Amino acid sequence: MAAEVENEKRLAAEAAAEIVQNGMRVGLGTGSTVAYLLPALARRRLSLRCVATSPETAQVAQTLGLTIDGADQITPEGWLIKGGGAAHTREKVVAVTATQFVVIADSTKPVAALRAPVPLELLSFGLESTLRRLGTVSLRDVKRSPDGGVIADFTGEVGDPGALAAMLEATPGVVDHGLFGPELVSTIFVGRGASVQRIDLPSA
Ligand code: A5P
Repeated sequence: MAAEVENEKRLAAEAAAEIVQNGMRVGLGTGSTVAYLLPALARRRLSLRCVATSPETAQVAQTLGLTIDGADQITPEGWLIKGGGAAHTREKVVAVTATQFVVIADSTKPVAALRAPVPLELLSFGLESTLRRLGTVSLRDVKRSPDGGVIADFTGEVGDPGALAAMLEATPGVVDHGLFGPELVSTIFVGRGASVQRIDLPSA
């Protein structure tokens, strides 16, 4: 099972590497699926400018042709939960900077509906008050984000992801959250056994 999931991650990453074109500025996300992208891109011997969401990267290019990243959950409508690795705030900045945002995933990631936990990044200033207002939140036992934010998870009902995203965005002290709307996503590659399912969203 674990070997099959790893193979699906690799196949999805290789499919995404095929749509990268010479000379592109490419945003690279984080995670175990994106790890398969780098060798796949290297094999193509393209000339690329890459920007990563890793803590070491302070600079995001003004424009990116394409960003490729993993996801923790993916709905049929193209809603995502990201941030299992706590990098969701920077990942969203890199995703919106790109003309095309491509998601790569194994077959354990598609879900009928999103469910908690929804990763959060919170300001440390006023943290107690923010936690009280959010209600159902647990602090994650990880180090702060590279931007000093406290990493937590919303653990309540997700329900309508658009409504939850709006509520989180309207809550002072929330830096960002791991809900990514379908309008951000162009294409999703899901490894399924020995093949790859490609889903093109209307924003593609
Ligand atoms: C990192 O913060 C996340 O958003 C990852 O992109 C997401 O957790 C997917 O990671 P895997 O590819 O390791 O499952």
